Parts: sequence; structure tokens; C-alpha cells
Amino acid sequence: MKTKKNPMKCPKCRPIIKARSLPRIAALTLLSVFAMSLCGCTFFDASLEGMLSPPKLTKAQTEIYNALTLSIGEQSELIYPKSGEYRSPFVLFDMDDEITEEAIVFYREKSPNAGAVSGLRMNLLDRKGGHWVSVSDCSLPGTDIENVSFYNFGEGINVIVCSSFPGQSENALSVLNYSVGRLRELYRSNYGFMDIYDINDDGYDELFLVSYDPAMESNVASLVGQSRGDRGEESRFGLLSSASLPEDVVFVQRLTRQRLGEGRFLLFLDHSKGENSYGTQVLSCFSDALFLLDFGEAMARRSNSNIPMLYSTDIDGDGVVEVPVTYPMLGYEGLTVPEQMFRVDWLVVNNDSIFSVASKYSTYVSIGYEYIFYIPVRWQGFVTVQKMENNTVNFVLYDNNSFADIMLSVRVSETPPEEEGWEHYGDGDSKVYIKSPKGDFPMAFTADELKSSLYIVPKKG
Ligand SMILES: [Ca+2]
Ligand SMILES: [Ca+2]
Ligand SMILES: [Ca+2]
Repeated sequence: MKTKKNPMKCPKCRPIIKARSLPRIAALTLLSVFAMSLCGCTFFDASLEGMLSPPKLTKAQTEIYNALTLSIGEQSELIYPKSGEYRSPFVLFDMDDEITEEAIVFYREKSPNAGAVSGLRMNLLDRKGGHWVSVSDCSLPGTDIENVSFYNFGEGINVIVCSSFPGQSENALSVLNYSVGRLRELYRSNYGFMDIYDINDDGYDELFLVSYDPAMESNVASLVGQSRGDRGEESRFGLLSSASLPEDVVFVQRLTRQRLGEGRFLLFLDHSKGENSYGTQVLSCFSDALFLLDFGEAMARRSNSNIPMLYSTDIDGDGVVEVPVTYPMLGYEGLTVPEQMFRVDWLVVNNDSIFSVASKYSTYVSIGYEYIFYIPVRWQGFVTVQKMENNTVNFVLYDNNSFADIMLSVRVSETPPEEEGWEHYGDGDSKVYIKSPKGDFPMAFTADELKSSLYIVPKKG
């Protein structure tokens, strides 16, 4: 049966434990040897024969190479991980209780066995009696290595190998460990989204995966890690819990976590639903158990060229995540989505009952995310925005279905505007200028109100 394509992208693994691959200079030199000898081919096609060409390999590299060819023969292609910290087909890392490093080598068989569909394999070499010896060899899913990383999930070091299939949006991952001389695969799964961090606060990382389930015809969120081994069960690495996601979760963008208490978290999963349409799913995670809090369409947002991409985030730094939802501004309700200006409301999950949400702020967010304008309560329902030239927005009174008096103008500009009346707003890095109307309006801002309404988003980095 053909698997439905799931257009999710592969996130980058975030290795937390430093290891070292073979020295970069050696690796690069090998690459250039391959590139030259295989005119027109990429170095990914390099074969083992090239490894013995000058320049000289270090003693350790030569030994690893010799032990490897002794085990797998010379007719295999070395596979270079495409991204991440380890870009060499040879990765050195201490994976077990014995203090010296082991070597992992990725390669592809030229004539795969019937059982191994892609022929993508991994060989583990260890030192025995002062010499490198191949001790284990296993098949890997996929046809190319995307990323290699090392984590301690609670029971020693595991290596995570992420691999990809040609023409498929989902990747595969394989979690392996090496102990008492044995390489074991602990877990294998396809995934469209992955994040790795300590989701339940027990001091060890977990894998958070979203993968497409063809039988359910929807995506499923899974928490994978080391079980606690309470209730007399043996601690083991594997699936801790999972939750089906609504059908309109097409592409997961990011995961944000909010702490509720000891071992109790909310997970906010921002996702696209298709063109210009986005949303957030909220999962509770209590003691490793995932549960979908289904807020239906309450957390929906649109996008167009008038609004930046918005994500769930703790915008006011109080530890509670705010979820952006959009509504057409006053006067834009009847227009098409590309023409609309949006109000952005920020929702929070209620603290006393996590099955309900409340709107915390009503805002306008500038197109380049330079500022957030918190619409004062007394303006709500009366004032809308008008997009003008020169990155300027007017906040105007909306009266009798038409734009009336300008309450405030805000401009984003690299240089001070030449026209009269503009004042720089915010700190030295701010590119925001404001202009207040002359005269006394009942709706006009006081200086204090302005200060609490117009927030300059700090530059990242
Ligand atoms: Ca070791
Ligand atoms: Ca954990
Ligand atoms: Ca907050």
C-alpha cells in the first residue's frame, strides 16, 4: 500500500554530548581525493579504495580502515552524514562502560542482500588486544544518513542515526546502544517532526516525535524514552505514550513547553494546515502520558504578506505560553485573506482548568515583527489599522464603516523620517518612530498608555 506523503521536514538533532569525529583536515583531504578521483561525482559516492590513497591516514584511521575492510570488503560506499556535528563516515565516541572510544562507520553495500532493502549499514569497531576489530554490523533504515547524535536517555549513551528515503518527506530514526560488546537497536521509527529534550523534567532527555500513521490517516505524537521502571517493571527504552493529532495537522513547525508543576507540562505544537492556514495543538504531558487537549478551531490563524509568521511563545515572560490567533481587523472582514489586516489575540490555557482557554491580549503585530502594539481595552471595537506607504501603519477610529481620525502613526525605518512630527520610540536599536495627532481627542493616548501599549521586540543575537 502506498504511504500517503506527509510534507513534514526533518528538524536538526541537537547533540548534547560532545564527541569527536576524525580530525577535520584528514576528512577534508579525503573528500578532495574522492572528488578528484571521481570526476563529476559527489564525494558521497566515494568508495573504500580511495581511502588508501595519499595523503597518509593517521595510525588509528588506517587501523580502523583495515579492520573495516577486513570485515565488509572493499566494495562498499562510505556514507557521509549530511548535517549535524558528525560529518565523517567514521565517528569516534565512547559508548560503553570501558573508557576508550569506539568507532562507528556508515556505509552502503554495493549489492545489497535481499533482506536489506537499501543496503545502508553501520559497523561498530572496538579495540581488542590493542587493535581495532569490527565487533558488530547492522542495517539501517533509509538510503542516506541525515544526522548522527549521541544522548544519554538514562541508561548510558545511545546513538541516534537519522536517515532519509529518496522522494519521501518523512525520515527514519534508529536508536542504538553498545554495551558488553553488543550493539543493539532499541527503537526505530519514521518521523516528520522530532525534538529532543527533557520533556518530563526527570533529568534525562526524551524524544518527541510526530509521525504519519497511514492506518489512522493522521499524524500521531509520540514520547519515546527510558521508562522509569516503577511498579516493579524493568526499565527499558521505548514508546512511553502517544496521542493522535487532528487530521488538519499537516506540517509541524515547532514545539514549545510550559511547566505546570512537578512532572506536569503543556506542550504547544504549532503547525500548518495547508496554504496560509496555521494552528496550535496543545498536549498535556503528565508523568510521561501524552493527552491531546482538543480546542477545535479556537487556536487558528491565517497568514498573508501583512503579518509575520507567528508561533506560540511566552511573549510576556511570565512562564505561561501565549498562543497567537488571528481575526480580521475592523473593516477588513469582507476582504479576501491576502488583502486583510489582522488583529492578533494571544490565548492562554487556563491554569485551574486546562480544558479551557482565555484571551490575554489583543494586539497588532508589525509585518517584520519589529513591534507588538497591545490594543488598549478602550480602543477595542472602535479602532482599526490602515497600512500606509513607507512601512507606516495608522491606528484609526473606525466609524460608520469608514476610516476616520488617526489616533497614532507608527513607522519602521532605518533612518529618521524627514517629515515633521516623527519621534524615535524605544531604545537605541529600535527602528520604530511614532507620530501622535495634534489636539485633544477623547481616544488619544497618554504617554503612560503609549509606553504600556507599544512594545519593541528585541533583536535576536
Ligand atoms: Ca568505550
Ligand atoms: Ca526526561
Ligand atoms: Ca506568558
